[in-house]
Formats: sequence, C-alpha cells, structure tokens
Amino acid sequence: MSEFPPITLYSYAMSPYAAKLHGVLLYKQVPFTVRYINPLRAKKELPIGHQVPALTIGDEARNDSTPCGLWLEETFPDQPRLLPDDPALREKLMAIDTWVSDSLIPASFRTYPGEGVNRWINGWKLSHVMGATAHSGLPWILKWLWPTVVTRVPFVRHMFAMAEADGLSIEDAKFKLYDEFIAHLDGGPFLAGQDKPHLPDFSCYPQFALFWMLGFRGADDILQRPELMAWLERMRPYVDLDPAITPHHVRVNDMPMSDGAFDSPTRPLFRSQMSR
Ligand SMILES: N[C@@H](CCC(=O)N[C@@H](CS)C(=O)NCC(=O)O)C(=O)O
Repeated sequence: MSEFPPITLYSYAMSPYAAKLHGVLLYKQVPFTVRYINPLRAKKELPIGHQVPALTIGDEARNDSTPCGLWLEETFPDQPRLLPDDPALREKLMAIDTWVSDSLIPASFRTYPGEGVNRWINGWKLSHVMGATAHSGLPWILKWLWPTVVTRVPFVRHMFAMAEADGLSIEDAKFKLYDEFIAHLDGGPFLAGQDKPHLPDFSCYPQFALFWMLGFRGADDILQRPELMAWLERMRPYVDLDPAITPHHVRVNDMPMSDGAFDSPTRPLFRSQMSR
C-alpha cells in the first residue's frame, strides 16, 4: 500500500499558477493525479473556491499556489525540501516567489496572447489547449471567440492592470523580466545563488517553459538569454517527469534546452481531432 494519501491537483493546462504547483508536486516526488477542470463549471468541479490550482491531500482541500506548496512541505517533510532551514535564505527565496506572483505571472497574461495578430493566434492556441484538456471540452464558438473573451475575464483584467502598471511595452517588459530573473539567479546554478532548486525555481519554470512547449508566438525570445536557457536545462531533471506539466497531446515543442538542440514541432496546432 502507498505510504501517501491520495493527492489531486485541480488545474487548467494554461494556468501559470497551477503549473507552478504542478512543478512543486513533481519535485516533491509524491504520487498525484491532475484533474483539468472545465472553466465553464469551475465552482462545481473544484473541491474549494473558484480558482485553480486547488489541491486535495486525503480529504482536505486547499487553494492558492504558494500556500499549497508550503502545505506539501509541511505534510511531507521527508520528501525533497522546497525551502532551507536558514531563515535569511528562506526569506530571500520567498521574496523571489512573491516577485513571480506579482510581476512574472501577471506579465504572462499580457504577453500571451499579446497584441495585434499575436493576440488572435496565441489566443486560439490558448483555447485549443483549454479545449483539448478541460474535462468535456469547450464549445467551438467559445474557442473561436476566446481571444476576445479571455481579455474580459475579471481576474485576467486584474493581471493585465498589474502588468501594465510600469508603462512599458510588452516587448520591453518581457526582456526586463528576463533580466530580473537572471539577477535573481545571483550567479548560481539556481535562484538566489543556490546549488539546488527551491520553491521559486518551480514558480518560475513554467512561466518560460509552458509557452515555449505550447509553441506560442514570442515564447522563443527566451533563446536570447543564454543564462535563462542554461537554467531551464538544469531544471529538466526535476520537472521533465510524468504527469507532465504540459500534457503530451498538446505539446508542440520539447522542453527547452540550452544548446540549441530544440525539437521541431511534432504536430500541427489546429488538429481537427483532439484527444482528451
Ligand atoms: N493567488 C492564486 C491565484 C490563482 C489564479 O489566479 N488562478 C486563475 C487561473 S490562472 C483562476 O483560477 N481564475 C479564475 C477566477 O479567478 O475565477 C494562486 O497563487 O494560486
């Protein structure tokens, strides 16, 4: 019998917050199931609240990505540790995690889809992935209108407002965040100059890798920052595991690698037949 209680992650394949907790679960090496809920029935399908990620461990349900990560740490202290004991280092790592929640993730909502033609193309990629993963799919009309619908959703508007606050263009904001990320590496193989990954490494990872793996326009800008690419490759052994952060049937690119050895797209994005 497993020494672990049943663990379920409630997610959307396109949620940066859920992807962050997904990475944490993989690193913790606890067995878990991912349930991609339908956004049209979120409240009904979630065990708690109205947002993903939500997590159940045994009979208990909680939400909010960072508190859920800390809950896993507290519940499974003998599994790989997300945070060190040293209070000063802990504080430094938690500050980076806050930067991810307040700056890096809100920027993703603005950058993907993006503007002009990207807004449509990336917007349809978003709806394709949601439709192909969400439990029982999405109506075609909603998938078609997704690029306009998504920007009207209240929490997405809130993310946009946070991301636009610095007055920078999408491109400038994106490269500023890449550079801030590299500064947070502090010369280390992992964040805060550490020789192993911690909570914020898992918070950051999907913000670069998710959009790359799904083939979003503009996601390949990460190639312009070798330090970022090298870190992504160092993260692979911890996160390139099943259940995959990006379900295999919607992946367009392999996980990012630093040496330029990228896989070419393996499948067209707008397949008429989608498996669920
Ligand atoms: N602070 C939360 C934010 C989670 C969040 O914003 N989730 C979005 C998806 S990325 C959501 O479920 N939004 C639906 C809603 O707000 O109704 C966390 O870190 O988990």
